[in-house]
Amino acid sequence: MFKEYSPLDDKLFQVMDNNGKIINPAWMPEISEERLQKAFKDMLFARQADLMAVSYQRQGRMFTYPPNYGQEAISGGLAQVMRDQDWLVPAFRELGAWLAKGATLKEVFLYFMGYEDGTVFKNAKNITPISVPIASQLIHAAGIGYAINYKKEDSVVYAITGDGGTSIGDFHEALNFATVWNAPVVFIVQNNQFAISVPFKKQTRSINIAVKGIAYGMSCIKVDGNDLFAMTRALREAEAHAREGKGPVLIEALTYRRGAHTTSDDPTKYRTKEEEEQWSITDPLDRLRKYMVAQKLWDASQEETLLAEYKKEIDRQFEEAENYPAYPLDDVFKYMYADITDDLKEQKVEHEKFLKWKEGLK
Ligand SMILES: Cc1ncc(C[n+]2csc(CCOP(=O)(O)OP(=O)(O)O)c2C)c(N)n1
Ligand SMILES: [Mg+2]
Repeated sequence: MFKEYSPLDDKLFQVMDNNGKIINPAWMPEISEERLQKAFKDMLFARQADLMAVSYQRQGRMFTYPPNYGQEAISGGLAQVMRDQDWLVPAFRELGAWLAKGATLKEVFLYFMGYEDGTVFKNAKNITPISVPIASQLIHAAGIGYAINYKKEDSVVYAITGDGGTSIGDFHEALNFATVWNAPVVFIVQNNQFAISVPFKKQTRSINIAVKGIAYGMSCIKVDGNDLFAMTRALREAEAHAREGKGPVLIEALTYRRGAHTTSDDPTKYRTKEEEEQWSITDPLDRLRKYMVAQKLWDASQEETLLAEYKKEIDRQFEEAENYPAYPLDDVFKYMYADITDDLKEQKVEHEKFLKWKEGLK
């Protein structure tokens, strides 16, 4: 696969077109009907939770949130390959992947409400905390991969970063180290076309991101990240490659961040409606729905009832997070300096005011 779809030729690995038609049957992954229905439902749930997370934040009930809207097929593919013993090393825009690894929505909400507990992911095995310092987690992924070889374990590491992350030194160090040591790491770059307001064309002069792997001597491929089948197949091939001791793989997953960077960003300042509309035809859920309806695997009329159930469940988990015991405010301010600085003092006063206001809402 990695030879057939060489990033040097800027080839894009796709299985399904925008109308849900299989255009590359030779590479169609085997997924049982049941699993496919679950994958679709999980993607639907993640999208609904994502939309609601933005609205909770807008109501002042959560500090911030980085939307995943439009990127669901990447996590959807990961859900097909990740086993308990495999590692997930995420950045911060990974709702579907966190859930697939066993994290709860309540934990994710807690994290974005400012609780450290939210990133412990108690029931998820082999997952590292949410990583906001861009690309720093990739170094950890390379190290975990090294340790897997050293301990002769049967695990694979799935490490995620964004297109912006590829301009950071850590990305290159991690790729080089993992290749030199034959570490079983699958690096996934969610190329969602933006790093906050920086468009992809200003991120690199390389013809694509996948091609960067060639310099390190690793296998690499550019995949349609909005195509669940292409993502699943590419990840399976990458997993087999890594587990057979052939070294790490770099997957560039081409996608589009349909939402804002975070809830404190306004994308209308740096991109056009036309561009958004153009990408909307590649939407991962719409494409999968078209395929499934055509195959009689999905009855779209049942979706409304399902969404109503999901909304209830999401609200329930959000309310549980909201009722979590408050953390001591000093935990936020106390540990950086021996004597708290003036600007931190001001921030503390502001935060106390905010908490009072929030209390008043109840
Ligand atoms: C080391 C570091 N530098 C800068 C930032 C501020 N920052 C937060 S998100 C972001 C852009 C990340 O873009 P990308 O890697 O494409 O991921 P995306 O947000 O698109 O998922 C930046 C620069 C940071 N968090 N860490
Ligand atoms: Mg990006």
